[in-house]
Amino acid sequence: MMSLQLAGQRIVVAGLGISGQASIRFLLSQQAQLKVWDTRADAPVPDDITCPVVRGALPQGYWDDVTTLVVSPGIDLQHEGVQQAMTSEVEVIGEIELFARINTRPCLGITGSNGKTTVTLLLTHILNSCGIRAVAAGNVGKPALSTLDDDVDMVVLELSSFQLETTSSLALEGATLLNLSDDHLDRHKTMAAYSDAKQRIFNHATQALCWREQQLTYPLSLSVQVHEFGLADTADDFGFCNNMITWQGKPLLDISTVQLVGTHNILNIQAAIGLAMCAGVEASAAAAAVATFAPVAHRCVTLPTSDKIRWIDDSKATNAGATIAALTGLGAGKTGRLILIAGGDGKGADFAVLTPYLHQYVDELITLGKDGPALAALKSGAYQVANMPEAVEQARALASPGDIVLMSPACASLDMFKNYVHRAEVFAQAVAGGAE
Ligand code: UMA
Ligand code: ADP
Repeated sequence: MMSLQLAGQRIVVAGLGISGQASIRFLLSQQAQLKVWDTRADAPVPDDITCPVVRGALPQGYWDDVTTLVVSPGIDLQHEGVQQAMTSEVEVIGEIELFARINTRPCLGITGSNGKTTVTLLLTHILNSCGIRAVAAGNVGKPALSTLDDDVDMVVLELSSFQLETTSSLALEGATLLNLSDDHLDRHKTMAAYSDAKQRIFNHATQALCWREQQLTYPLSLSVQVHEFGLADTADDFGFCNNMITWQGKPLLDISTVQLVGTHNILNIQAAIGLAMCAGVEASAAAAAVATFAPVAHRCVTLPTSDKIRWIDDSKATNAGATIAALTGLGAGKTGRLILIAGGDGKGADFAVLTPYLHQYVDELITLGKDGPALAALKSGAYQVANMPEAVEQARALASPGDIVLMSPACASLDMFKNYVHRAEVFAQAVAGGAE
């Protein structure tokens, strides 16, 4: 661990969630002079957090003498209290930046609108299979600071735009911005601002993995060595030909041997192999490890049922880009009908991008949630329902053996559920015939 002069520093941690608690515990261990603030009046305070905690509105002069604010990713930087800190010349950073200033182990980083968790877990699996002890952290769930005591050779960081926004000195051996589509516009307001936040992943990266079909995934800085991935049949870097992922024109991996399905996962696999190569793994060894990676739950996973209808849980499709990937992957080869259940909180996105896919691949559309009506407006004859069990009932009434029922909401779940996992559980229970 690098030594940072934190003892006696006057620091505020904002947010008492997973990442805030990791920051608090770390800073207390470093004898920082800590205060904690959560904007929610009813936020629970864990017993071991003994420093002063303010919940709700801030008292006058709160930022006087404070040098640094460690703000949680769920708190909008436009929040009045955060803006007050900035005006008071308090340095505003996040938990990932704190980690970056302390950490001495090599790191790899993954961002993008979709595929982050899949690539993060696949890459971690590849590294561990190839003898590099690695841990996955960041947006995937384990705070980066919680890895400081882990006995590992590398840290694989999943990074959200909210985390990158407050990160400036993270050095990465390899970084990828997988893809960029409308998401989190309720916070970032414009695609340009969202893209700028994502670009920060390349600030101190040595090598980058970029998607040939989207210029926005390339680093603006010329000092980063670029490698490309994509579905083209090419001799440059990663390509795709005759069901094989290729590397520099040579066959590397037969995708019929892997458990991940869908075109988007070919890109995810290429990016993960490329990042493993940034860590020094041979391309062939990395490719060989992909076969033993099991798909991640709630991402286009078929539920076990006996009714000959293929019920698919894609609850993690929280933006239109993810739903388009699912529709393209499943729709192209379908033999029966495809019934889509979608809707929830669209986070300010424009759903019009879905229209051609709804027409090409979707036979019946069932919508629910806050932005259900906006989705229903895109396809005539759409069914609007009040909740997930009703959506499943409607789908059951419409489906015949051989059909697909895809729950891929294109929306966040928080208007109706605790989170996307809860949404998936309610879906699975309803499919199994259970009560909510
Ligand atoms: N809070 C406020 N004011 C607000 C919002 C939140 O005070 O306006 C407080 C809440 O009362 C709560 C705390 O902040 O006490 C929660 O903090 P948080 O929302 O930043 O969440 P954490 O529990 O710290 O989890 C965060 C990430 N959460 C978000 O980015 C919203 C987790 O990603 C991440 O796994 C974790 O750090 C560890 O790195 C979750 C996520 O939903 C999975 N990410 C988004 C996504 O994937 O789309 C970006
Ligand atoms: P993230 O962590 O970025 O949300 P996940 O791996 O959890 O990504 O996948 C989220 C959703 O996006 C799932 O519905 C999944 O099927 C879809 N998805 C995964 N990879 C891609 C990709 N490369 N392009 C588009 N959609 C993708």
